[in-house]
Amino acid sequence: MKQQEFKRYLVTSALPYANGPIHIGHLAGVYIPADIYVRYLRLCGREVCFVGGSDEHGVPITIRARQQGVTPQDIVDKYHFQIRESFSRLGISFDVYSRTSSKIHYKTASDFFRHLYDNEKLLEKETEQFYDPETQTFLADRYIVGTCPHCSYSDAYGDQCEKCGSTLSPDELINPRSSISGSVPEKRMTKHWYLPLDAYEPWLRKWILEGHKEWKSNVYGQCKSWLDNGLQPRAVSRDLDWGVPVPVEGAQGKVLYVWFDAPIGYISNTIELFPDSWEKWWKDKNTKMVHFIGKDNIVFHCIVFPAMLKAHGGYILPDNVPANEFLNLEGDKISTSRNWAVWLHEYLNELPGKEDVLRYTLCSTMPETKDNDFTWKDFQARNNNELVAILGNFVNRAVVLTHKYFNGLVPAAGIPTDYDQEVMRSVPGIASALEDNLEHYRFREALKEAMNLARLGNKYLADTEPWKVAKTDMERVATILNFSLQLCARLTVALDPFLPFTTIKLRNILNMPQALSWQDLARETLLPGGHRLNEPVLLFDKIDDATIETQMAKLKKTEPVKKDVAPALPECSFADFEKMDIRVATVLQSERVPKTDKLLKLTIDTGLDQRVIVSGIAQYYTPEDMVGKQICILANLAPRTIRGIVSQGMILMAKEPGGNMRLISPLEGISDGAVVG
Ligand code: B3M
Ligand code: ZN
Repeated sequence: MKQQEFKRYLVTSALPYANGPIHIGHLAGVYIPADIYVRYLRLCGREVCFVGGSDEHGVPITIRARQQGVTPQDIVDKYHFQIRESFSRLGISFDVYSRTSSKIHYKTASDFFRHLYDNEKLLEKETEQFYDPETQTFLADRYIVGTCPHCSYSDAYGDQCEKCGSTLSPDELINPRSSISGSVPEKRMTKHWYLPLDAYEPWLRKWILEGHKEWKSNVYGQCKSWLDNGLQPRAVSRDLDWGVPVPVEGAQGKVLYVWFDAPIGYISNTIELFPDSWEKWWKDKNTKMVHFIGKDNIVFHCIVFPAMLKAHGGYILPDNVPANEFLNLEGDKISTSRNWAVWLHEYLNELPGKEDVLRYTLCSTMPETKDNDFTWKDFQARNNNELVAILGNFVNRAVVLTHKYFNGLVPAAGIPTDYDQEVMRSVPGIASALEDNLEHYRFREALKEAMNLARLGNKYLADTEPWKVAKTDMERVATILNFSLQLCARLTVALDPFLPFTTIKLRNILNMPQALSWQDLARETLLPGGHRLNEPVLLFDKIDDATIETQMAKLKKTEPVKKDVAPALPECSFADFEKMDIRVATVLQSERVPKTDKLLKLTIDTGLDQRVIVSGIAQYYTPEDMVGKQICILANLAPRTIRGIVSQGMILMAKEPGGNMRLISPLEGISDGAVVG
């Protein structure tokens, strides 16, 4: 279908996990292109709904909560609002930004599952899955880690290897271990529901491989390789206590898989925005749906979600999924755990007023066809050499000269010269290239074309030199400035999708309270003779070396945290620490607790008393290793009965990355009962 034939546009952008702030990689990959696209559509006067929101389920959230010693709800509350605010400060113009913990979403996702279940579109299977006996949990997705069978990376997740990007299933991992306790998992039976993707394979092949040859080659290629490898049924539920409960009897402790509920979040958020008219957005063939995502989400948006929608019936499918590759930072992969990133909320605070500079740089370096690199030097150069030297300079000269020679009134144009006509003739070509690129999701090229209008104007002024001509021929100066100002007015349209803050500034300078529409780009005269301009202000300032050095130094300071080291805990007070009675003690006797592999029963002298402590260290120390050793204990821990033995206190151990436990023992003999602190 040609774009004109669609009545409305439903544009979605990946719902970021609310487990950390947004960085430039997210922006360049998803939110900047999506925002440019919707701003363009709105300027064209088309009906648009731009859906965003937080993805608040899944193991990434529960892991982050566990690391920080808070609840998953604490995590999503903190980041949902932080993310929403920073998007809005950057001008990402969502029509709705909600969250998958909303009531509407629970109902929508639950009903969707139930519909599939009732119509026998799901398989119910009992299978063996990894289980951590220590924490008594099934190990879904990222709770299981191990060595990647493709690239030998030792910390690959049960669902994906972050090193080589391959999608994995837990059974493929070599030497799997629990990421919660580090222990070796066992297998236990558990029941889950599966979407039989294999049944949709012929249909998907036809729909994508034959019907959507126009999709970007990175997207089409990934789909083809998935389809050529053969699709398998995919579990759509998990044994977890965080998520949308599986709405089926006998499914206690089971929730919908995050990748099942999250894309339904696009539907829920549309319902939240348009409770009465949401269906026309999702069920009318005249709606064009476009998903903006990063490359790691391709399979879910091109294969799994469409299969879900097809299985359900009644829904439209995406018309396009213009996924981007990844953005690197200063030559290195962006990494949240190593803190190698430029965080949006920090940028907005540290470089206020430079929202459009970031938008401009990220659009210019957008990883549209391959991974690309963001560097602070390039950021500075784009600001100083392009935004300041070309766009800012052109607008400023045109407006300042109009004030100087014509009291700020747009002069009427005289007869154009051949050169004027030649320059004017190139405008429609630039405008249509700009439009064609935007329609086809080529945003870098589109921005180049928009800037070509400014470049054209800048060169026109340099070539015609009105400041010299003013000594002899004011009529000629009037023509030059009139034409230059018409170009400035065109820029308020052409640049609007990319640089919305600058466009508002520019409209103020040109005294254009009403925004123009995209169609106005084709008009020759946008500002009538005699129209009064406002005083000029600079659109952009130069960025000096010191600013750039500060940002680079900040990156260096965030030295990569050593791999696998447990993250820092929240601050505690001295009073908290003082409550702990930590002492030196000596082990008098040591024996295995019968019928366990892990436990030793130790009788110790604490200086205060002799007591028994049961400790899970038999994997690391034999009973003989322990006798006579001095150790440190937490003496005032409430007693616990373990295997029928009352354990009075805890032995302090150091847990190495990888999970190995080592004793903490004084370097020299110390009296038993000595207080540690
Ligand atoms: N939260 C994954 C991600 O942030 C996921 C996207 C969901 S889109 C429905 O990469
Ligand atoms: Zn790998």
